[in-house]
Amino acid sequence: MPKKAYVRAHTNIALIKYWGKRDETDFLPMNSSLSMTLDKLYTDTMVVFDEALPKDSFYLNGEKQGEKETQKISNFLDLFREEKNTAMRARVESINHVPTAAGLASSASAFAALAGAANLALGLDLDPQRLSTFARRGSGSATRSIYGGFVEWDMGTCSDDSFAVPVDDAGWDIGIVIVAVNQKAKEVSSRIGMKRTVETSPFYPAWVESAKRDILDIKAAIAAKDFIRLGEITEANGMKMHGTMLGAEPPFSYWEPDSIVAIKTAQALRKQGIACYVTMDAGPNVKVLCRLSQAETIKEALLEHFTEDKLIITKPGKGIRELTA
Ligand code: 2P0
Repeated sequence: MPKKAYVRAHTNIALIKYWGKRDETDFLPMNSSLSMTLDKLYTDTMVVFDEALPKDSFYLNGEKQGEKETQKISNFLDLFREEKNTAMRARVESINHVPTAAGLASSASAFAALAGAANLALGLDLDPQRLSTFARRGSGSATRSIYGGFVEWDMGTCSDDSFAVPVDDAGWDIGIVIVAVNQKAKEVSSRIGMKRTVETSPFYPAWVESAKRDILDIKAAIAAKDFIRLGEITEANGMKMHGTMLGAEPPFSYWEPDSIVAIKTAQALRKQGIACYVTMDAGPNVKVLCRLSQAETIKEALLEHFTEDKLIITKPGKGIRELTA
């Protein structure tokens, strides 16, 4: 009998960034990170394990993927096959729900959805915490996408205790305006970029020290529902991460001229009394953390520089869940 499951996982934006691995095989991070799961951006994944299948296959947005992409999925599914002690191959079908033209497809939602679907299909019954350790080995940021709201990925001491912990459901007045700056292929992947930074940037040890402080401070701000403090810590932490890259050899940066335009727009809004704070990941897109009730005002200001299709407002999202096919 084929074993099938269908699961949705949302992507997440790190407010305290994961940047650097201490173990590249097990995806163990150098520092703990903290994110907000996003409602608007998610991946739906169907997995069917079947004795009759000769090999794994992977379809993304309806298109059969090539050997390299399929191999990544196979390696990830091996973790679940090992746990279940089965050799059954699988057919994986994923749809990325990302607003068109945004170029925001994410390995976080992809591996969290696949982890959730493989767990259910094989009847492994992994609890969310343990499941997050499996998701982690697909992509670090996927660790956090198991849960909704604000989520901490505790760096842990080993593979078994480097997992995600829900911090708060973010059910307050919080949103993000995503400024999708461009969709060009990255010159430096996040995986290569973080490795180069760890190995060569003299700023890196300072980043690790400072991230330790930031995670404590942001959790205190969340507990106090102090939006301003949350935003200040988020913006500063993201800037520090990008600073480490300028110190790498050879140096690199994900920023584009339009990234600066978005940042300056947010800073100008702040001068007018609208609390909003920026963060950026391994790409030129800018995410503006704001009060959801002020997101439309912020979008209006950004519309002076960006077209409507490049601006996405989202509220906090939920954790992974099963879908009915
Ligand atoms: C994050 N990023 O915390 C950080 C901030 C980018 C900047 O996680 O190598 O795709 O698969 O573990 O998770 C992007 O890196 O890297 C990332 P791998 P991942 O969201």
